[in-house]
Amino acid sequence: VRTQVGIVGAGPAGLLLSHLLYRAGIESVVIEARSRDHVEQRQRAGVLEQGTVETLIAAGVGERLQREGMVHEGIDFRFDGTAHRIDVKWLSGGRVVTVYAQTEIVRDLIAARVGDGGVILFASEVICIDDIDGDTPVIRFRHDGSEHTLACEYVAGCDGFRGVCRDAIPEGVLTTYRRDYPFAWLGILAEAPPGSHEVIYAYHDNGFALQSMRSPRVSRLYLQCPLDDDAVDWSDDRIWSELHARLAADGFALREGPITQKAITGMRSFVVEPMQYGRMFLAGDAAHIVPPTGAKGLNAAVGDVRVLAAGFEEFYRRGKSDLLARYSDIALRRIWKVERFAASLCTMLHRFDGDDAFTRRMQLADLAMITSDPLAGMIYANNYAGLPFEV
Ligand code: RFL
Ligand code: PHB
Repeated sequence: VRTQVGIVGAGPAGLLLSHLLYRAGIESVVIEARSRDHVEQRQRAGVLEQGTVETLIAAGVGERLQREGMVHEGIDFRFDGTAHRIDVKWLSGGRVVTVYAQTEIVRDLIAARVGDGGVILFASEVICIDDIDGDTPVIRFRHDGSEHTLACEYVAGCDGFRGVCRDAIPEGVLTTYRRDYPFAWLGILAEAPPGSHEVIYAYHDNGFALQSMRSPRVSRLYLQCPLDDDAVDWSDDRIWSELHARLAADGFALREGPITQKAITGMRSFVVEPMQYGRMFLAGDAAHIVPPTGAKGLNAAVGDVRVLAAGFEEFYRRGKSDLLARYSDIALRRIWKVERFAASLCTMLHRFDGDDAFTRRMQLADLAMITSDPLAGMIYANNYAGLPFEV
């Protein structure tokens, strides 16, 4: 089997890339380790930047997103037991974010690819990629117990943080930048209406808490917890009691309901440079990770894919490889700003073991600046609603 662009991974990055290439008349095959069901069920991101929404609509996959997505014009920071709303729309010059689950985007993109006759090989685990610095890289994968190969002109490594594409790049080429945080998030889904329209970011002495949503009837909530905690140690009662304590504010009533999912996720900041080598391009979590505090991971993946798809289009339509050659430079300029935003929010909002009273006061002063000084608020709102795309 042969194709023009072999794509490893059917997460948002790989699926959107395949869809954009199809619209530009470029062939691709997506190879995904997990089943379609698994990929469509996996609970992850929820907050979409305005530019992500516009990208999906322009690509013809925004119909359900426009119908079901929940538009948010502000967010709510909680500290000192008080709610402080930031008017993101006003401070960012009219831009908003939309709450629409990553699982829904993945479903929409898979339906579009399948509807257009696209090839997504599910339950096919890529083992290695040969010859990425030759003319015809070969992707080796396992399906139903036997080994197969896909020869391609280019490979897009969209296989997430734990994928294999990054490791196919020869040693010594990549420089890694990383910071691991000494805590985790316990994330839950609950069949309960969110207690407030806004997404809530709460700073509390017991640790950070976040209230988001998946629909008017389903809440998505997170609690900072120790890195080595196990989700089974968190009974429903313990979860609700911590959420009540950390999210408390005048006039706010957290709504309880059956908890349908619990999972713990560690947090890190991570970037590799460059994001390309030979005929391999890395996009999304395969190249960079942000702590989830800024809600940026999926949005960052979309930013990469815009540049990469435009690069392939310029190459296959007009025979110019200029944009492809500059892919990593262009993508990284935006990524480092996104990394800065996510790391600074993470540091401002969490409780770190051994924090002294001075550090806690500094965090509170940062929060006071963002929520009361319009200039600080504008910088925050511009980042939250999404930085501009170069391509
Ligand atoms: P994905 O989604 O991880 O997809 C990679 C795909 O590659 C497959 N794969 C392989 N396939 C074949 N062979 C192999 N050897 C393979 N190895 C891996 C995997 O099965 C998978 O299907 O990466 P992608 O496409 O780059 O997308 C990135 C986003 O998923 C991620 O950044 C976000 O979910 C991060 N994130 C958030 N981002 C936001 O923009 N807004 C948010 O509100 C937000 N909240 C979150 C988040 C991530 C979270 N977790 C669980 C890490 C909240 C949480 C709790
Ligand atoms: C979510 O809705 O899952 C979500 C919202 C905001 C974040 C992270 C995750 O910062």
